[in-house]
Amino acid sequence: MTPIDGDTIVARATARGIAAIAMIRLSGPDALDIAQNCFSGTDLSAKESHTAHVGFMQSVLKNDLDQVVVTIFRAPKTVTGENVVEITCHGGELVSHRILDAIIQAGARPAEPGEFTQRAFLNGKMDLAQAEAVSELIHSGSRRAHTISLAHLKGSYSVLLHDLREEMLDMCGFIELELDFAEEDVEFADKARLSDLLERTKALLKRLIESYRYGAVVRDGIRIVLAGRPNAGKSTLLNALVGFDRAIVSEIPGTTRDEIGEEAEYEGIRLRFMDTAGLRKSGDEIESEGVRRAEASIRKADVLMYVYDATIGLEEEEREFLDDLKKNESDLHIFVVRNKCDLLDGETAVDGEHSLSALRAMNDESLVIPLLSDIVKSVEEDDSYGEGSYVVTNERHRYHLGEAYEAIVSAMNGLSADMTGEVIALDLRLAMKELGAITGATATEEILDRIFSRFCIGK
Ligand SMILES: Nc1nc2c(ncn2[C@@H]2O[C@H](COP(=O)(O)OP(=O)(O)OP(=O)(O)O)[C@@H](O)[C@H]2O)c(=O)[nH]1
Ligand SMILES: [Mg+2]
Repeated sequence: MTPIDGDTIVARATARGIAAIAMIRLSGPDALDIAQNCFSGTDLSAKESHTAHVGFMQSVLKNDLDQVVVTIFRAPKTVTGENVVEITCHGGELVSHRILDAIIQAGARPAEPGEFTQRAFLNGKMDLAQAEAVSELIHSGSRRAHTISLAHLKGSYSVLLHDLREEMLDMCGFIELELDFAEEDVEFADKARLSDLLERTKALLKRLIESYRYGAVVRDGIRIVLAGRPNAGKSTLLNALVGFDRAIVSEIPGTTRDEIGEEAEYEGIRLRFMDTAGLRKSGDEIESEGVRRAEASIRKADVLMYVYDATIGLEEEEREFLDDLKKNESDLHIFVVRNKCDLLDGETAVDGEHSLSALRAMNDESLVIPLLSDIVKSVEEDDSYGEGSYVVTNERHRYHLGEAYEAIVSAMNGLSADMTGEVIALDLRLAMKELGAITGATATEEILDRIFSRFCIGK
């Protein structure tokens, strides 16, 4: 594991740009001394941990730069486990830049991306899954993504994996102990107990792996493509769904050509709509390109909203198109929207389709709620992924869970084939290694560097 350099790092923790205040953070053994060198206020070395002090920050030439609040945190009870100093100055580019400069001249090194979090991890302040949750939390783009990353940050998922590893470790010790006594003809370790552990572990891993599908939806949102014949009302529906006039609507078929993306949030999930060119064969080169793009988008989508004009009906060719998609794109959820129902004589409905009027929905968003809630339900699949349950949102975690699952299955096969304890213990150790890679217990230096380098500077 990377040994902590003895150096002290510094970075601006707040975003660039004009704001009321900015915060610059130092971490490392010399954080207090370095801050003191640039600080004209009180003698920080005489002050207790977790105290704040007002004074002026100064350049190397002892010119005042800004009036600031310096908060000191002494190791080890700090966010990184090292001495930490937070300098809160006035916002704006220049002030924070010049203070940062002064601190660097006084001996601190500019932090690498994610280096504060990396130090917190190396000093045992959080495990790897929690460190990754910090990044997830910062980037969360919807209410549910926020809830889940917060749960990961609190560490419940880490505790779950940690407890599982501990139990497997116990079991390994037990089996391997039996191995040592093999010659003395001691019975093979409690088979029932081992079998129970393997069954439970397998079920848990399966559940976690399956949650990733939903996790990815929570993280990235649902990609919803609106497609259909020209003039079906796709752009009108898009505008109704996002609540403003995003796309141009006209009675001329072939209005939309370039794809138009817009986002909305429903029940805490990010919905990423894509309005497309109406599907038809066209002699117009630009329109044909639009149609080609629409078809490509459908293949990348989670959900297809296929819109048709109820006064015209769904044509045979369209039915075939949808049947083909159902056959070939098994992951795609298809919703057929029967639009312009306001033009029909009397309300009618068609089973398995959503009958509505996009035109009316422009002024009454409640009309699209049943459609939205069906879409969200279709990707959730399992309502049990509520608050407090474990949802895997990280691709790296999903990979290691998959490898651990394979190892457990192999151990189960070994057990039923009466393999020696040695062979089964090998599989168990492999599964443990994979689970450890998630929390960081067995992650290599290279992996750690790769993960932390994706963080932003100052985090
Ligand atoms: N009466 C009625 N008219 C609608 C409805 N939805 C759309 N329209 C009208 O139908 C016409 C076409 O609507 P658009 O939303 O531009 O259709 P589109 O599917 O995006 O068409 P293209 O971009 O050409 O593929 C416009 O004149 C809309 O006002 C509806 O629910 N009821
Ligand atoms: Mg359109």
